[in-house]
Amino acid sequence: MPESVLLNAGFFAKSCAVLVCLCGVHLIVALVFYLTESTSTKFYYRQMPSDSSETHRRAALVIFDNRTVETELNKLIYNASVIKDDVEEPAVLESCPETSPLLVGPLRVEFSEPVNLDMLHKENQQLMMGGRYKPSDCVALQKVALIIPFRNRDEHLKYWLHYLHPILQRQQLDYGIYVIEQDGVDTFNRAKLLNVGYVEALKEYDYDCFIFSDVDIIPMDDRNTYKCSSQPRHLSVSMDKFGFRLPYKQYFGGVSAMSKEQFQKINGFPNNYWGWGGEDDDIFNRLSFRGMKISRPNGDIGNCRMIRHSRDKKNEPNPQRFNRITHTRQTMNTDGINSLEYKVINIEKNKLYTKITVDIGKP
Ligand code: UDH
Ligand code: NGS
Repeated sequence: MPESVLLNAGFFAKSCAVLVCLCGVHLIVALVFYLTESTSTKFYYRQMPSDSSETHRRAALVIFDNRTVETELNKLIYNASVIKDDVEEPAVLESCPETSPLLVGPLRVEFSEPVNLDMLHKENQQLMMGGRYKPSDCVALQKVALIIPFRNRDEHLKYWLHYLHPILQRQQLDYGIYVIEQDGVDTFNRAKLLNVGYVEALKEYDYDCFIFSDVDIIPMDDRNTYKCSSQPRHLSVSMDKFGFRLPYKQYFGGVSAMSKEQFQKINGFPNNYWGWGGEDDDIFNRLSFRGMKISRPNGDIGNCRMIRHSRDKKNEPNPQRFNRITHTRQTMNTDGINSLEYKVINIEKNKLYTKITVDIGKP
């Protein structure tokens, strides 16, 4: 065989060997790269919070593009710790304490200067839409819906919001304000509006406590907590207009608190007290017929002021009220939340409150 042919064969064999080696190296590189990328992707997914967006996932993949495997392997180990440190673990909040450390005690409450609406909005920028709030540094002990029966009392509502928002926040409550406005000009019905407030508030959030408050009553001490207890609670116990005393032992008007369970036990409030008076006595009867006792704050803590006003039109004393309160035991099973009928006319949400305008019919 000629020498040149032999030389060519040797060269060819060497070239083949080199080629095979190169293929092997290429294969190994490809394999390592593949393994590296899939591990890193999986790892990153595990580290991402559950609500990570697609953008975040793509960003995670892009990190490993166009780099040598060796460098990437080193970086993978480094990045793993960086990613881990970067991911914000959701802070686990503790429950708020039974007694809020933010309370200040007795408050100065007066109604000489009208409340400026712009100021009111500026003071309350921390609120969520619809007059909702929850503490940022602890989990509130109760989710409280405040229900206000309402018609034509805008000036009173401004005072109420001005005083109550800061108090409720110092009390560390997770709360929402619901102003339930009676539509039209027919006779007012406080208790039916309160029933509507209960139903509508529950459609929005899983409230466990309901405060039913007249728009014109302001507590004079923030230790009078707007919260529910094991028994229905009466909060407006010593009003200025009654000489800071309870007018009578069974009095349950003004401001009261009931848990969802307590409210359901009495089938809510009566729907057929049109005009002023008696509905609060009916509610008291319902509670006592279901074996509940009223709890009240002690001493000066229960002091509150009422904004003086004249009698509203279409809220004259109801002549049927005395007769009605003698029949609570019979009527409470069929007249209440189980027979409530109304039509929502409008829902207005602003920073300070949710106002629900309703048609509740007429007597
Ligand atoms: N309410 C309205 N608009 C009305 C009637 C009542 O918003 O037209 C609401 C409001 O939240 C009020 C609550 O229902 O705080 C209770 O009604 P009320 O204020 O009429 O009851 P109150 O016992 O007054 O406070 C009765 C009339 C007092 C007349 C005193 C005259 N000196
Ligand atoms: C009672 C009324 C209640 C009322 C309370 C206080 O007489 O509805 O006075 O009224 N009961 C009846 O009329 C049967 S107040 O002085 O706040 O206007 O809440």
